[in-house]
Amino acid sequence: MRIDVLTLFPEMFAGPLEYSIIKRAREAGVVAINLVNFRDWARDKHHTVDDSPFGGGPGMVLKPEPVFETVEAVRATQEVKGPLVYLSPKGERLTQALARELAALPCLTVLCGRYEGLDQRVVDHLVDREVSVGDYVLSGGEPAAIVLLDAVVRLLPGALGDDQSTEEESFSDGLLEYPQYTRPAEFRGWKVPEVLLSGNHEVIRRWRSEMSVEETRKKRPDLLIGPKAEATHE
Ligand code: 9D3
Repeated sequence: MRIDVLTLFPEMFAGPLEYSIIKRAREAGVVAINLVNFRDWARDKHHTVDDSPFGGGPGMVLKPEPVFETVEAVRATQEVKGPLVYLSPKGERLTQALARELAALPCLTVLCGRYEGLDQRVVDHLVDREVSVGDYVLSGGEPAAIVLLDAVVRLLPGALGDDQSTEEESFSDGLLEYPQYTRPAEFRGWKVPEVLLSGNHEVIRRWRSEMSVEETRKKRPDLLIGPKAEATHE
């Protein structure tokens, strides 16, 4: 999969892309992530990317020209077509279902906003999909893009140990995880549940399944019932 990320702050991605699953996926050639600073595509002497809003008001708005020019230049280098995803507080919520959908594509372009946002003509005539990571205020699209990249890249075939991913999906999809324990069997007087020491794998499997449902019922009952459950998990 190829992912181009358009941002004014490519340096913000350095750390997150150099660790763990994303690092290994890139090294294995499972994904190619290309960071593009759209300031580099501003044609004027001062590489201007923003301006004050027509009609007045606070803050700055990203100008359409550098964004269009960057997207057009990036598209010219992509051998396969893919959607332009704009990270925006007005977007549809990022869910596991959306992450799966995006992970199935051969190519993805991700646009990060800053300031008060983008000129609406970019949204209307260039963006295919607006995505938000939740109802809280971030200072820009970059942290949201890092979340999206992580959720998508770990789903790519070959990004994870295969056994781990498939087992996880079939057993607990849509539920919270059961509690995990490791040695010592007793720590400061707190004992590990007896069943886990029993060696009876069928009994352990059943206990974990029950704990999963119980944990979900207590902490996230919305995952078990309601119209959203289906949308989020499939
Ligand atoms: C305080 C500014 N707000 C004025 C009404 C609007 C606003 C503009 C830009 C709020 C946040 C941002 C920057 N956020 C993102 O670019 C963003 C985001 C988010 O803030 N929350 C959840 N998901 C996302 S995706 C991109």
